[in-house]
Amino acid sequence: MAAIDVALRGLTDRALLELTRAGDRSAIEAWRTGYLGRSGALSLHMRSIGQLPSEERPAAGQAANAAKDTLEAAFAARQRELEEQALDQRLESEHIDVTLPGRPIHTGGLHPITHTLRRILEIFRDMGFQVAEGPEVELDWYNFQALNIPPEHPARDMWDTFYVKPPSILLRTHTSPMQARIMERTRPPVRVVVPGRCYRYEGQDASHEWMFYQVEGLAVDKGLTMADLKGVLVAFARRIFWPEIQTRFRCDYFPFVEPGVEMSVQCPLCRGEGCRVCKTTGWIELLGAGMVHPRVLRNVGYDPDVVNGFAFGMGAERIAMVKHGVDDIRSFYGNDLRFLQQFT
Ligand code: 2U9
Repeated sequence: MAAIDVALRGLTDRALLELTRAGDRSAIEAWRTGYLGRSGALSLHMRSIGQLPSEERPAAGQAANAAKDTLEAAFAARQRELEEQALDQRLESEHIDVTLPGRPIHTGGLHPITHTLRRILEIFRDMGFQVAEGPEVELDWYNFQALNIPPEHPARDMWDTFYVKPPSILLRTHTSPMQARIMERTRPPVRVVVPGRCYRYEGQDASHEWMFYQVEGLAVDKGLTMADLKGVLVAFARRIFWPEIQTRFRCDYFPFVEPGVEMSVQCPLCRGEGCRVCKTTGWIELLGAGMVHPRVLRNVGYDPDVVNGFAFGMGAERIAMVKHGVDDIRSFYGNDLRFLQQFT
């Protein structure tokens, strides 16, 4: 083998070895300049071919050109390899573990009772009832007397009362006083629901709170009957629970209606099978209702021989408890976020 070929072989082998060791962009760039640049080793080699005898120059030139092609191809391949390595490293360092649990974003939500009230009102609005609100500090007249509960009447024991200024100013014990306030200022027909806070001077336990929300309903027109009352309340139960829910009406006593009833529904938690919540009866008492007492109609200037009406009332907490299986009314107002956040 001629000396020039040996030199070219040595140069090529050295160059290829060094290229495998060049580990980043600046190293391979230095390599390129050192071998393929204008003053690089291969260029110097090519220039030295001019010194050879003329018959040896073509073969030496061809060999040098082939070596140049080899080195250029090796450079391009190494460059690609390093770019791929760099990309892999970047992807690895920027890797996002999508299996990590997300950080919770705490958003606000409606209180379960607000939610329940809105749903109740929506259902009655769809049936043509208007929504009215009234004062929480009320006169004894509207809270009791106009509703056929005179002073000293034993039925007053049904409502333990907070007095603001005894005996005439109190915290309303129900939103029923709005029955009288509305009828006084409205000519029949009346269809209205009244949501609002009510207060009772009584001890608290799993089913009693000193403050609760009641939705009172009142309809007054000519020729209303118990069938109208039942139709409205059954439609309500079917929408707030589910369409096939069973309902049951039984006699009850409220001084401002005659007759008075309570409506129970098939227990939504066990679907009537019997459970802890319905005390194995399969039924849950949901609300009170009845045909407006003629004396109440007379108290507000209506003629009970011409118009009559029905009224009903329900506690929003009770509806929410039955709907969500909450067994303690105090949970709603305990401000425990672990409880409240279940409803957002
Ligand atoms: C008619 C009109 C309205 C019956 C109602 C309550 C609410 C009631 C308590 C449950 C637990 C308060 O928080 S609590 O202690 N809620 O007693 N009673 S609505 O209202 C009527 C009934 C009949 C004609």
